[in-house]
Amino acid sequence: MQFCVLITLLTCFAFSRGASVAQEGIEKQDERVRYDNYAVYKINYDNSIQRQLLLQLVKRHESFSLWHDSPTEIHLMVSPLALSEFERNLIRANATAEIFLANVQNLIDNETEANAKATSSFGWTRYHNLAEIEAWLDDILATYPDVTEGFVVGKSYEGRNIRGIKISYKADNPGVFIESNIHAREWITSATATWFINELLSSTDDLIRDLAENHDWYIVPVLNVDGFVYTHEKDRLWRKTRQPSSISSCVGVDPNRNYDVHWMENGGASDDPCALDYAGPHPFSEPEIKAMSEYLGSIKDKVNVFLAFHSYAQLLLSPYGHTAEKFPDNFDDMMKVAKAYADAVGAMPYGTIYNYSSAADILYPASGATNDWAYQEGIRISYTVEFRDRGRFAFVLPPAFIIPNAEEVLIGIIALIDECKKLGYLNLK
Ligand code: 0X9
Ligand code: ZN
Ligand code: ZN
Repeated sequence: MQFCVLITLLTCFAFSRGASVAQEGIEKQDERVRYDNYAVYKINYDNSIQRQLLLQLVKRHESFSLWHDSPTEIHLMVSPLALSEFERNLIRANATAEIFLANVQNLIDNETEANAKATSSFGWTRYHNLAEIEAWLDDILATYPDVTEGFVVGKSYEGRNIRGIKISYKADNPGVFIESNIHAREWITSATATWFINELLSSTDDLIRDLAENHDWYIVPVLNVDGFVYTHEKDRLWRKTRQPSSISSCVGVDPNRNYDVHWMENGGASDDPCALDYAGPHPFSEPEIKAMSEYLGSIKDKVNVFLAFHSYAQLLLSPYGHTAEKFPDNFDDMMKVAKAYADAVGAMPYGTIYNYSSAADILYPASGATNDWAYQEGIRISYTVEFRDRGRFAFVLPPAFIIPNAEEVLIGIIALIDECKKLGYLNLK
């Protein structure tokens, strides 16, 4: 490693000053994790033995990465060097695979190119980095000072502020809290959250005015700030936080397994620091998650509805994540509310289909998630919302889909809030 740095320095030195600037550019590019010829496969199976056989592969972190997991299919990213191993295991498991993405790096390159081409102004035709999102947030706060207020959830491991915006047009509104981009690579979530904020403040549509003015909104566009910066600068597919481990060279914790709610129960998270769903050494080990629990905890009496924005799969997931054996006492209501969202989205011309159930029921056991914690703290309507798509572009959803996705989410949330009101969940606590 040191040797490489030395070589680079010497090379830079040998060139003129002008050339060394270009050299730096190349060097930066080279430092990024690349996914040349990494492919993503969709694998269908019909029994748990097959599933177990295939999931064995995921323990080999360098070669395989689990992108999606459900009772009927898994999506697996496979390194080009592990292709024959993958094929052997497919045969052994008697399962079939369909290729979703032939070369993940191509998709990342297209996205990087689109981001570089764009103008300097903020918008939703490309993805923005954290500095751009924060500058935009400052603009918004300055443009709408009477109805907005910035807040800071706390500090990240690397010392960044985790920022949020409260939108309130009047006193005594029921509250809705939106957490977004807890998973670093799920860029569509912060793009959607910022579009949503903009709509609440600037739309003249009656339904949106009602949504904006008769509810208090607490929105955190990027919760996992360190991870998000890392996805922009080093590794587009990073998911976790950036706090090093004291027992492993693997960095980071799955922040959505780190809340103190049935933590590490029923195989709903991993104790392997190299795993994508590593729960951390103990609940709230991650400063971002501890801060979030304290912030949300301090206003929970004002919050009626909690939504965590994720991608991908097009799902609304209610508690619980740690067990499919038991359901919350108002599960039926939560399914009615989820149905309202899914029906509203399904009726749009895009025809996007959302499914819904409890997380453990429809997806897989996942313990220690934010929405389960929010529910445990008395926020009676609480979901994880998994946005587009279903694996075609997965985490690297092209920017052309930002606005369609965001429009769906807005229409969905209007219907969701309306149903909550009908069922009596928006009464002041
Ligand atoms: O695994 C997760 O954290 C979420 N899916 S994702 O692909 N975005 O990583 C699902 C979280 C499910 N929610 C609960 N367990 N309550
Ligand atoms: Zn428990
Ligand atoms: Zn996620």
